[in-house]
Amino acid sequence: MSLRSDFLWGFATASYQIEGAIDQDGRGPSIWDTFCAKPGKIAHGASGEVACDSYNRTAEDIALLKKVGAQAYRFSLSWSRIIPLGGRNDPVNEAGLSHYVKFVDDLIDAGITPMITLYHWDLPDELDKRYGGLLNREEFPLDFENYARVVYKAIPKCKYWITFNEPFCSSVLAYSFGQFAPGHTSDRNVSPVGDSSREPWIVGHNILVAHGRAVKVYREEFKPTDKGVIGITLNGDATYPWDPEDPRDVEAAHRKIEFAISWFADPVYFGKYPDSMRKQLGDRLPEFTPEEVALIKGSNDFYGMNHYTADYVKHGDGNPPPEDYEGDLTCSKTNKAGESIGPETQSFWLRPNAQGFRDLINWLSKRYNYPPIYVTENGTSIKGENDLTREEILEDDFRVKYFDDYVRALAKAVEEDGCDVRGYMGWSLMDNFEWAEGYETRFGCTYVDYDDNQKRYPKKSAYAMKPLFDSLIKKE
Ligand code: GBH
Repeated sequence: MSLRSDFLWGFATASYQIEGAIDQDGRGPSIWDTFCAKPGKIAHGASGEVACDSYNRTAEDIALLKKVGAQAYRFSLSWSRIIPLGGRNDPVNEAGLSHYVKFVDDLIDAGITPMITLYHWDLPDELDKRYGGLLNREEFPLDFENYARVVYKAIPKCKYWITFNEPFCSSVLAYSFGQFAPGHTSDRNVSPVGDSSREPWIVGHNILVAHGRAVKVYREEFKPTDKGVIGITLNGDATYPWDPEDPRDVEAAHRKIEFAISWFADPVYFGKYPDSMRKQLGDRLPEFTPEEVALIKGSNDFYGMNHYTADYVKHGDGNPPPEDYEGDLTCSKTNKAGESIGPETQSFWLRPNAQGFRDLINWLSKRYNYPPIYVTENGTSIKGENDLTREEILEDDFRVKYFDDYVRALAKAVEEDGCDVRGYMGWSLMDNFEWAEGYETRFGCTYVDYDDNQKRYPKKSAYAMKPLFDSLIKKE
């Protein structure tokens, strides 16, 4: 028994990935609706139009959580259901807001602790059209602050708040690779939109400011009475040098984490960007004003950690092109000795390596002075799953082993290394819309039959989580 008696475990999802019901109850379009409608962006032309239809199946989803014994549920809100046009002078849609108020009431009645993400990538489309969305340093943080206030006020029962999910993805995947909405990229092969040599860092900066504003509002206006905690969720892989004998690879492995995680975590904990980023990016990386530093420094009550995999990292030649987002390095899944970092999955970027989880929890804890950590996502896809029958998919021993290995690695980081991990949300409660990959890749602990009325079938892994945590969490 190594985890605190109040350790919180459960499953995670995100609004656009599960809700469907895109035109219901006055919801406005988000940038993902618009992006999915563009030809060639999403595998098989899929979209979140129906997804798991969770907007209409809240009771079913809560019953599912209960059935598998989850203590907590992390989900995100669709901003454009609550404020369809998104802005601070635009009307609030009471139907959309009360849907979430009721959902939280129902979760709590079922004994499940809600954890709300305010922003998991589905920006109201109008804000992108009106002023360039996340690129706008003046407007975007103010509109986000307003949205956050509307939500805090309506949902005082929620005690766990996450401002942004994975700002790295909203910056790099959306403004450099063009893989995510709104699809900016300087890549000549896909007809360039925007300037990828600058936009990812502008977007990252604006998200940090918006996060800071939303935290300030929570702490000043709501936290004294509601007593919740708030933080930002960051993604990042564990890294190891491609050639451990080469100090340049050792340095690059460290720098890769700085470009993924410290880009956001250093401002939140130290009030500045990492030196490695300033050195490479120069004035392409925005400067914080003193007011912005005051907002952002110290703005995490906890560190939200999304984690899936590990990489080997090899240094480059020292001349990264201007749109290079992570410094001058390359990542691979095998090292110089030809060893693989882990078994293949359905996702090219994901290979399980549980030691990496423990090592990265330690890396974060040392650098940021042992903050409370909530693991807000962790999970895996499975190679070749789409060739299997439903009955075969339900026997997801690969995922059961993944969770077992990763959760035990987490427990070691707590018990043996002294890290302060307080929660764990498996990704995902159910199969869902996997962004650019559409419905091809399944991350769920529950199978969703998209051909038969989105019927849910819990997989073996959904049932494996409770006994695992029961064996690790101290009894009161
Ligand atoms: C999470 O991100 C998301 O929060 C969640 O919505 C999603 O469903 C889940 O992952 C599963 O994918 O193009 O080489 O840079 C996970 C972190 C970071 C993984 C970016 C994919 C892209 C690989 N993601 N990464 S690459």
